[in-house]
Amino acid sequence: MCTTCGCGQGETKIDGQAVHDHAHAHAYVPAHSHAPGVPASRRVRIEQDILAKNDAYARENRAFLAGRRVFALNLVSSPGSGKTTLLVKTIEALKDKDKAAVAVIEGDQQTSQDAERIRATGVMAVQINTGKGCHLDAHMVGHAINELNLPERSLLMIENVGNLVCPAAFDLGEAHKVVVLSVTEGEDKPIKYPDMFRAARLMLLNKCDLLPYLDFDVDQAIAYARRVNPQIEVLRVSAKSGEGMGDWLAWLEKGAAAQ
Ligand SMILES: Nc1nc2c(ncn2[C@@H]2O[C@H](COP(=O)(O)OP(=O)(O)OP(=O)(O)O)[C@@H](O)[C@H]2O)c(=O)[nH]1
Ligand SMILES: [Mg+2]
Ligand SMILES: [Zn+2]
Ligand SMILES: [Zn+2]
Repeated sequence: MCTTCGCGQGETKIDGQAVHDHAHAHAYVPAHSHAPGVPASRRVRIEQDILAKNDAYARENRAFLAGRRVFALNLVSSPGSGKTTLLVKTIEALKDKDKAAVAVIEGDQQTSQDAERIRATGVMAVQINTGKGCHLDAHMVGHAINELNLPERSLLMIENVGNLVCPAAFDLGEAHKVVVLSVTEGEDKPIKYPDMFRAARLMLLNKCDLLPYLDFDVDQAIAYARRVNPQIEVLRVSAKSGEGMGDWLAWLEKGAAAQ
C-alpha cells in the first residue's frame, strides 16, 4: 500500500508543473524507501511517518480554508463512478452568482481532461497529476490551493484519484469526504472497502437511472454502508437524469451554511 511504499512521491504535477520545483524544502520520505524485506515494525513506522507528515499539511490547509470560510469536500470513489459528471451537473445547476464561488481541484494519475471538463463550465479548476501515485495528499492539495484565488465563503470540490482504498487514509484538510458509489459497481463495496465508507460523511448512490437494467439492491447497499458507518448519510442521485440533484444541492447549501 502507498502509505508504506510512498509510491509516486516526486512525480506530482499541478497543471503540468512539477510540484517539487518550488524553493521550500519538504521532509517527505524519499520514494521507495520500502523493500519487500523491510521488517514489519519499520514498515509501520514509515507508514506513521507518511501519515503524520500528511496530517501536518492537512492542518495547514484546514486552517487556511477556515480563515476564508471555504467549504471543502473531498470526492472519493472507484474510477468511473461519475464524480466529474456529477461536478459538472452540480455546477450547471447553480445560479451564476453561486458559480463564481466554486472551485475544483482534480486528481488523476495522468491527463488534464477532467479539469478541462470543469473549466468548460466557466468554473476555475486545477489539475493535479499524481504519476504513479494512487491518491491525493495534503501537500499536493496545498499547492493546488495556492494556484486558486479562493473567494471568501466559496465551495471547493476536490475530486480524488479514482481508488476506493488509499484516498481513505489521507486527510486533505476537507470538511467532509463524500463517497460516490455507482449502482453498476455492486452493493457489496462498502463492506469490501470499509475504510472509505467509514471515512465518508455522505454516500452518493449515483447512476440510479440504470437501476431498471441491473440487479443492484439499493437497500442492501445502504445497509452495508451503515454497517461500517452507522452515521453515514445517503442520497440517491443520477448525474444523467438529474434525479436527486435537488437533495444534493440542499445538502451542499446546508453544509456551507454550517461552515
Ligand atoms: N447512466 C449514467 N451514466 C453516468 C452517470 N454519471 C456518470 N456516468 C457516466 O459514467 C462514465 C464515467 O463518468 P465520469 O464522470 O468520468 O467518472 P469519474 O468518477 O469522474 O471517473 P474518473 O475521474 O476516471 O475516476 C461516463 O461515461 C459518464 O457519462 C449517471 O448518473 N448515469
Ligand atoms: Mg473524473
Ligand atoms: Zn495506494
Ligand atoms: Zn511544497
